[in-house]
Amino acid sequence: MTVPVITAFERSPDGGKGLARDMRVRWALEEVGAQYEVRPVSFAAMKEPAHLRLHPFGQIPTWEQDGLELFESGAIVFHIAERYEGLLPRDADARARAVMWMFASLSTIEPPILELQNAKFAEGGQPWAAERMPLVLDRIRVRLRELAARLGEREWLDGEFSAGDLMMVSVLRRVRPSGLLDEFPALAAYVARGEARPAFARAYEAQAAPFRETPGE
Ligand SMILES: N[C@@H](CCC(=O)N[C@@H](CS)C(=O)NCC(=O)O)C(=O)O
Repeated sequence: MTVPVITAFERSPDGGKGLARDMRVRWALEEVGAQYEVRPVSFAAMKEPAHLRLHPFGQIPTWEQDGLELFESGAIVFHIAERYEGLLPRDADARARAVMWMFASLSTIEPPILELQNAKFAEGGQPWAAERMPLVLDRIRVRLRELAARLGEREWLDGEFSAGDLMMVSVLRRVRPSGLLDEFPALAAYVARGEARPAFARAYEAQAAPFRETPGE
C-alpha cells in the first residue's frame, strides 16, 4: 500500500483554524496512525481539468492511493475508518450506528450550518439578508437542541469515540464562530473533548503550520 495523498487549500480562507474539510480527513488519518502526504491546491488549480478529473465539483479534499481516487470528506473518512482499525466498532450493530452518526452529521447537522455561511457571505449584501438571518439561526438552534438532548450526559454519541463523533465534532466546529455552539454547553464540551484528543492536535498543527510559515500571506 502506498502512502495516501490528500488535497488541501494552498491558502485556506480560515488561515489555518482547521475549518476546511481536509481537517476531518487529517484527523481520521491521525486517529488510525496512518502516514499521509498533503498536496496543497490553489483556488485556480481546483477549477482546472487535472483537479476536476479527481473532484467533479472542483473542491478539496480528495484522496489518492494505489489507483483509488475519492472526493467528499465523508466518503474519505468512511474509507479510512473501514481500511484501518480504530474509528469504527467491530460489533456490527455498533458499527452501523457509528456510520449513522456520520450521515447525521453531514446530512442533518451540516446543511443548516452551511446555510448560515451562505446567508453571511454569499447573500450578506442582499436587502433581505438581515430579515432572513433569524430564521437561518433558528434552524441551526433546532438541530443543536435536538442533538444536545440525544447526547445528554454521554461522553460520545454512542459508546466509544468513533468516526461518527469525528465527523460530528468537525461539523460543529464550523458553527462555533457564530456563537451558537456556546448556547449549548453540553455540545461545546463535546467539541472540546474531541479537540482534546492527541490525534486532533496533530492534525490541527499540521494544517496550521504552512500558514504560520508564510506570515502576511
Ligand atoms: N461536501 C464536500 C464539500 C467540499 C467543500 O465544500 N470544500 C471546500 C473547502 S472546505 C472547497 O473546496 N471550497 C472551494 C470551492 O468550492 O470552490 C465535502 O464534504 O468534501
